[in-house]
Amino acid sequence: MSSAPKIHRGNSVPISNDQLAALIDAHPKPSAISNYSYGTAGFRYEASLLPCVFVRMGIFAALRSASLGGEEVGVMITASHNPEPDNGMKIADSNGGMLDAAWEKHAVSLANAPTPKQALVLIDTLSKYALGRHPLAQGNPAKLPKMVVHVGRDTRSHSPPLANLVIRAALAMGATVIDHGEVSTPMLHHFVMHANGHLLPSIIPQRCNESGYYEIMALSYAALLRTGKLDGVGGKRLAHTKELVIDGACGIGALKIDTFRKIFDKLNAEGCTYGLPVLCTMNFPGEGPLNENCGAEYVQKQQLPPKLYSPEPKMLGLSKGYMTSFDGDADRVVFHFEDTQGKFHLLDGDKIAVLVSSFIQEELRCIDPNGQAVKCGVVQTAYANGSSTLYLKNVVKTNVVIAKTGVKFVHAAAHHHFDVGVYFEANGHGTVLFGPKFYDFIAAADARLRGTPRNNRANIALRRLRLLPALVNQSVGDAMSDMLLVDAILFLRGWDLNTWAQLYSDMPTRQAKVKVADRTVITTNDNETAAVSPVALQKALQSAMDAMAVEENSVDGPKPRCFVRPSGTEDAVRVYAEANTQSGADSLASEAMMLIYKLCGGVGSPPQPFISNRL
Ligand code: G16
Repeated sequence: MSSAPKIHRGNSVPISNDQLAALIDAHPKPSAISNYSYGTAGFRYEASLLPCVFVRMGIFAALRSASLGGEEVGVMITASHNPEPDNGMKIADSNGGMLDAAWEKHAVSLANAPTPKQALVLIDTLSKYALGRHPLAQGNPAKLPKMVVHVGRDTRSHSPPLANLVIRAALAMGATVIDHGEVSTPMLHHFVMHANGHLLPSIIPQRCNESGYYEIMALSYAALLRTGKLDGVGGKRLAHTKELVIDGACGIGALKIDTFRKIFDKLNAEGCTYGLPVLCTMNFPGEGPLNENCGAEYVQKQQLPPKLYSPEPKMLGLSKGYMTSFDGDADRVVFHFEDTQGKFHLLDGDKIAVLVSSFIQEELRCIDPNGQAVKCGVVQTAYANGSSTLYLKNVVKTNVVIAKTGVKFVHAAAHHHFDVGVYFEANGHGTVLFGPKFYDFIAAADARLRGTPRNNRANIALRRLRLLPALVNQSVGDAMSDMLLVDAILFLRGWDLNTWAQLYSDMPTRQAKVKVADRTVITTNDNETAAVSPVALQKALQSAMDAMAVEENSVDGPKPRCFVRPSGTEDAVRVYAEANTQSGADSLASEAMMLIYKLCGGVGSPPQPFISNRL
């Protein structure tokens, strides 16, 4: 089902400075790059531009591990939702989350050091810092503390050679490298989080390898489904939710979710559980181009169903009533379905945030009716549909915080503000974080409810809540774990996607991209709802929004909204528009695109306006 990682032991004597300089020199900075930048989720460029960064980041990852006294860190080779020719890396810190913001700066300095000699100066500074933090190693200045780097890669054709560069460089530093081969991004983050067991809450069983990853998730999911037997409300799998069709974006997620399918088949055969859906995976690697006209990014941004590249027989007899799309490295998921009239409906990250946060709050209230013991909340970004934010505040009655785009920001905000922090970006990237107060609450409830009847509602809630920290991947968004969590909640509530979709209606939106010569000319405020420069841009956008509010007569209701921001993963400026009508959203987006083109150095021919109701 899963292969064991390869463990490589690094040089016991670190290589000399001359050898290190030669290794760096062998992979020079391409002339096409003036400065590498660390984007929304790490370095991301066309693959041929990356060897220089990958060698240096192999060294960097070893130093990061050393600076943490030998705690294990990770490097994932992937460009996630980007097209096949791109690649990149995401660096996992020892807690399994994204690289610490302060160290991002060191990574950028090392990636951009103009000569090997200057790179060596930075390496020396970081080594001294690591030694200074861990004085035990100071007796032998040539020897850094223990260093362990986990490496994983997606299915792109250039990922293996790029992974090898990271591995060679980390080994040269004397690090131990654990090479996991092809894995999803959240799996790599999971391995790192579980490898540093002392950072893991005791309620979560420590499982550092691939089979452990599947086991922990599959067993907690099945156990969560089993609680449906107890409360007499849910535990129903409606006809439409019996088969779950997964669009794997022609990437790693398709391969990995297929392992779950086999585990489910085995569980079903053993008769040890019930209610598991039949998983049907489509869009395997090689069946179509990665992320092209399929996958979460395409489905969510275009609001269109994915193209299914898998051979037709696989789809025969399957309904499109219950579908998900992953992205290229399986850290995002969105749900969608075709109704009986053949109309496409999208359930994005906002809908997931609503479903998950309302479920958790409901279960918590069964134990703590006043809802005082644990502070719950949701973190969204500017991309959150206005209707979802209103629903969360007014119906779910939860706290909402808006953070900057990127899992590193929303994750930090959830951690900072809440004891149970649900974060989901509209694009389907998200998870739930459980803080120490939540674990204390569970322990106290456990003691209080011991000996009470099993089917007492508070007891059922306790069982459910206790399973969640192991089912969700708390290191980062995880398409597989999020998919199982959503499925379990729908099952426990006896819902299908239509019931879930009808909780609220999304405001019509339109998203687009514009190419400019230098996207850094656009800067934004902290949560990216307004452009700070160029000044004329925000003024013009505001006038467009005001005019649309008058046109739609939305003075008292939800107001049209539009913002623009430079992408942190692609060479483009992103546009988001939301209004009370689709034509309003299309017209706002079209105007914003033209403003960017004119005021921010658009390249190529002027953007084409959206024609309303084209879908
Ligand atoms: C990455 C981040 C996401 C973020 C997205 C935005 O996604 O992990 O948290 O929402 O970038 O990208 P941009 O800055 O281009 O709008 P992924 O899935 O590509 O790693």
